[in-house]
Amino acid sequence: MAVERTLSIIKPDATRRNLTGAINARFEGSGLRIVAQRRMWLTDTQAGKFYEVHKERPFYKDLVKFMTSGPVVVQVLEGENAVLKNREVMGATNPANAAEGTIRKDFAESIEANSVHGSDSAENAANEIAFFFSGCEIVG
Ligand code: IDP
Ligand code: MG
Repeated sequence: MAVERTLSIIKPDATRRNLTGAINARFEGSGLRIVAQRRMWLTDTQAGKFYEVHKERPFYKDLVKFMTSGPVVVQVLEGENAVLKNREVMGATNPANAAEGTIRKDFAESIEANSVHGSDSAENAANEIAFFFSGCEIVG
């Protein structure tokens, strides 16, 4: 199996409820290593660009508003099959459909305020990591 990296974001609903440590414990408990991490408050431009792929979707404007409503924690997670592993640890987009024991099942407030973002492919992971981090900020 391949060691991969994936981009994770702890979303404003989770930072507001002081869940950064609890969520990071889920990542580390699953074998994912946090090799870069920064707390920041996204601008409209940054959030809009990050979610550009969804700009035709009806929820895009609300999503950008939500993602700029408070601080986020952007992170790079590293491990065996990190992209898929993180998606498993996160759970389904809609917490109503998320499996028991997943972050979204346990912490998400709604389909929008669902506590975490995770890249959905190795290709997107590379682009999303480069969006937030330079090479020397990632310490494996
Ligand atoms: P993902 O985060 O599980 O990959 P995506 O379909 O990529 O889900 O959607 C990106 C984000 O947009 C979701 O995490 C969620 O915050 C928001 N979102 C997705 N679908 C809906 C919806 O139907 N209503 C409101 N917000 C949504
Ligand atoms: Mg997605």
